[in-house]
Formats: sequence, structure tokens, C-alpha cells
Amino acid sequence: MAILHILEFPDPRLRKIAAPVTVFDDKLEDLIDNMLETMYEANGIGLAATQVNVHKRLLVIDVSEEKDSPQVFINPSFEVIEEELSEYDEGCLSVPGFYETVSRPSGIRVVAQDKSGEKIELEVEGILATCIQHEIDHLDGKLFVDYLSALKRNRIRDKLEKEHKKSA
Ligand code: GNR
Ligand code: NI
Repeated sequence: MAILHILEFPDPRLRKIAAPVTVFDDKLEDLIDNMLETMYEANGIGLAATQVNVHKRLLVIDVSEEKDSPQVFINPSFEVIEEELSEYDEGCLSVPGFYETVSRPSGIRVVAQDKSGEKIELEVEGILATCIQHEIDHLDGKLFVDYLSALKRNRIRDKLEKEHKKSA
């Protein structure tokens, strides 16, 4: 297993649209294992392949308290089943140190595949619904800062760019 490097905003590679996964092989399993290890090591509750510079449609999530319930979604899509919005203070491993309130539909129906290519269907709400929407956004090149005002987003961008220059 390996810890993967996580891209940080405003890296343009975070804006790429990920392509569907078509091959379900050992290499995919290795990527999933490495993404899970990277997510746990970074204390995240989710990680999309885009964030580790792999532009394929898969994501990993663990919203459990004990961090013992990994979930993998390949080629995920969702439809809204509860339009009412939930607000969460969102953070992102690609936007380290910044947390802002984002509103998203509170209930969704997710269709995806598991690591063997078997179809998964589930209805979710709460933080899991928020997290899945946040991760699918990554696969479409979108970040939670895109829901903020340009003023807030640009302030975050400028601060992160300064940090990146310092550590470069
Ligand atoms: O670790 C994370 N926490 C989080 C909190 C609220 C809403 C979404 C998230 S996802 C984030 C990890 C991450 O960046 N996934 O892309
Ligand atoms: Ni994120």
C-alpha cells in the first residue's frame, strides 16, 4: 500500500473531468487500497480519484466514528429524492485548513458499481449524502469553494498559493 499525494486548490488538474472506469482488475483494487490508506492517513471522510491525480470515476468514503466502514463507489451517479437542503460545514483535503457552510439536497439515491463491477443502489441522507455529492463534484472538476462567493474563493486561493510558495 502507499500514501498518495493529494492535489491542492488551485491546481488546474482538480478541474479535469474524470472518465468512466471500464476495467475491474487488480490494478483498480490497488488504487482503491491506496486511496483508502491516503484518506485515513489524512483524517478525511472521503477521497475522490481526481484528488490523487487519477482522472477516473471512483471515490472512497468512511463516515463511521470508528473508521472501520470503508465504502467504495465506482462510476457513481445520484438523483435527488429529498430536495430540502442540509447545511454542513464542509472541508476538503484539497483545500486544507478552510471550512465553509455549503447547502446541498438532503436525500439522494445513488447508483454505482463496486470493485467487482456489481451494481450498487442505495438511498442516503445526512453527512453521507453530503459527502457523496462532494466527492462526485470532484469527479466533475468541481470543488466546494465553487459554491462560495468569488470574494471568499479568491481569498482562499491567495492564501493557499502563498502557502505553496513557502513550502516550494
Ligand atoms: O474530510 C472531509 N470532510 C468533509 C466534511 C464535510 C463535507 C465533505 C467532506 S469531504 C472531506 C474529504 C475530501 O476532501 N473529500 O473530497
Ligand atoms: Ni474534497
